[in-house]
Amino acid sequence: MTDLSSFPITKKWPAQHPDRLQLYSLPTPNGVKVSIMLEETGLPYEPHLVSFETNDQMSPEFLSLNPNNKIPAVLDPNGPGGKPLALFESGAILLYLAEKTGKFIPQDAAGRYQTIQWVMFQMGGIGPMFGQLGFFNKFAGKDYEDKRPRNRYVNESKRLLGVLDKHLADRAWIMGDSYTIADIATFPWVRNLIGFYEAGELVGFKDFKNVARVLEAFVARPAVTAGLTIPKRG
Ligand SMILES: N[C@@H](CCC(=O)N[C@@H](CS)C(=O)NCC(=O)O)C(=O)O
Repeated sequence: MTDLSSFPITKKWPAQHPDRLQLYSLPTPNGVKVSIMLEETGLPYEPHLVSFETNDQMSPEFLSLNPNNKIPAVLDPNGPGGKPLALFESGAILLYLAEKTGKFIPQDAAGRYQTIQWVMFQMGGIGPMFGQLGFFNKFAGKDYEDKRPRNRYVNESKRLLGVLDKHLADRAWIMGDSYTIADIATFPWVRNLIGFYEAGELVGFKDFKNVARVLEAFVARPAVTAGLTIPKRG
């Protein structure tokens, strides 16, 4: 029987199935990347809700696994060398799971690096820029009188959507015919931008027809539908 009791995070979120990968998350655009990937791979896992309403991400137990106080984070009892592995940062977790299962990442070196390149494009560009746009369009920043910060993120988000749209013009998925972790990283953020952040009109989303087409294919996948609501909100 696997013993995860030396990990303080299991004191707040006890593992009912310590032999399964433990997911600490909330269904946000970064959180669902990992739940979607886990649903896609079929790896057995146990989800735990990290509630922002009760500031769970700031608890000492959560910080013991991710000192950066952000979801998602995982604890895999069966990591490299058969030892437990704790990981945070959604991009690193996606890569780890792709390599662990041999799924959703090309096996050839060039394809692998190009997939990583698009994951980095999401992690360094789409995520932070769309996130700031959400802040200035929907949350506290919307009341700021000075609209220059908002406009900066609108313009940068449009530019990034343009790059993605052009790339997708003759491709079914970011890496062509293969659905990969680059899609799993990217499309939850596109969905969130035009959904929860209500910024579709602001960024002129109707002009990005290729992005819209791939988003539609993405959300039609059963694993995506399932992953979007995991962990269940309390
Ligand atoms: N680069 C990180 C970003 C994670 C992130 O920003 N998570 C947000 C939710 S989408 C969060 O946990 N926010 C809580 C907080 O900032 O206290 C990743 O991709 O994992």
